[in-house]
Amino acid sequence: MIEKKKINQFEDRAERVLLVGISGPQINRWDAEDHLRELQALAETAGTEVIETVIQERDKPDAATFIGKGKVEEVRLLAEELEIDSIIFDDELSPAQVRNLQTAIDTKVIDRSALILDIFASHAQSMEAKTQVELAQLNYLLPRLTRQWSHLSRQVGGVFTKGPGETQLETDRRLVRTRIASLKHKLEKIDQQRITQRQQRGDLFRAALIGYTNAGKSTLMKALTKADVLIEDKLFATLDTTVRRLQLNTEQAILISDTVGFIRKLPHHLIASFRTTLAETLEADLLIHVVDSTHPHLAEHIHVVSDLVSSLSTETFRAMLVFNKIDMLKDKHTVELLHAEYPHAQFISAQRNVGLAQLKQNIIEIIDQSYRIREIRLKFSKGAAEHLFYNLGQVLERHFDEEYCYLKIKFALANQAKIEELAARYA
Ligand SMILES: Nc1nc2c(ncn2[C@@H]2O[C@H](COP(=O)(O)OP(=O)(O)OP(=O)(O)O)[C@@H](O)[C@H]2O)c(=O)[nH]1
Ligand SMILES: [Mg+2]
Repeated sequence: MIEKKKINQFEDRAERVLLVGISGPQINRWDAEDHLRELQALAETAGTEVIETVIQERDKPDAATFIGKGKVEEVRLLAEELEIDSIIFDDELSPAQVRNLQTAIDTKVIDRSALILDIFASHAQSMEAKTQVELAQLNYLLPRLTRQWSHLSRQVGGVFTKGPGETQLETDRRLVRTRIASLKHKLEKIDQQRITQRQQRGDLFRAALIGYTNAGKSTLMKALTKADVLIEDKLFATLDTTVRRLQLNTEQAILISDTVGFIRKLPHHLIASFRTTLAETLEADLLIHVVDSTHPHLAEHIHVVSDLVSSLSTETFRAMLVFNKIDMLKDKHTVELLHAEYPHAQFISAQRNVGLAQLKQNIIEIIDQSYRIREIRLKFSKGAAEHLFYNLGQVLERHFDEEYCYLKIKFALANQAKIEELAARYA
């Protein structure tokens, strides 16, 4: 086994992997196959070569080995025959499951979470993304450090198994915990800087592009704002948030952001690390949910994104559903079907610049619906109330006479009730 690995390191070839998933009462065969296709895209994004895929029908995963005993043996033989370097499972495995499988199959076993973490680690560019990813990786690693220990103890030999191994494990754990604390501290500082940056951005209307990974968010960002963002037919090309100004017409400009995409079973450690970034994205006035209209499982993609959005924030959102890549839809019937199912959705091709003028027009309409402009008259004798309005909207004009202060204020609809109440009290 060790020999085989050494040879592979010297051979300049991609890591050969085998993918494993299960289907059963929860996931039918068709869905399970699609999930493995997605896992294949993830594995290829990580630079590996997918040699074979295996699906087992099961009612529920095996507690010890995830797949059944017989299947473990089948996978072992297959791995040997096909010279597989790693086996990737489509679900998150417990540390014990990984250990048991590795022992039984004698080949490196990784799970979906580890694979996604690996992709994030290699795509992270900014200091912030790097910190977020490392934090998630270490949190994932911490309960799995025992694995290293069992390896170590096996090498040391049966006699002193606990002695040196355990000490090393404790040291490793302490190191990891210290590093986690320092990364958290670093992220808090970065968050602080971002709050300052956001305050400097003023109060333009903010829209955020969100969606499943590879839906075309960055392509749309580039088409709308000419921003030089990375566009790739890979999963998780974007990890850092980019914010640009978008001039909708001669009068109106907004800020639009492009950010990390979502995926089914996104490791919870990653969600935790990216929580602040994502929460900030979701504070936008409008969410533009970009969907790959050519994907056979687009309905599931829409659900995954909506579920993640509602798990990250309790606010109710104003969202626009945008079906992208319609240039690839050969059959006109598909657009009609989608239209019938999602009557409020818009259809675009970010790449071919189709439907973007209409998209901008629809954003303008939403802005017009979300803000009100109103003139207010405040009587001086009723007390100094002017400052109360500054927190509730943008004061566009202001003048006085002996008795009154006059404000022209633009405010979000959400603040209307408060504004009316104050205006009545100080009129
Ligand atoms: N045919 C076609 N391809 C598109 C369109 N929009 C995007 N793509 C392609 O889809 C792939 C993914 O595009 P990106 O813009 O990187 O997608 P993303 O949503 O930003 O993806 P991540 O950042 O990885 O989550 C690229 O290969 C794009 O060229 C479109 O309108 N038509
Ligand atoms: Mg992107």
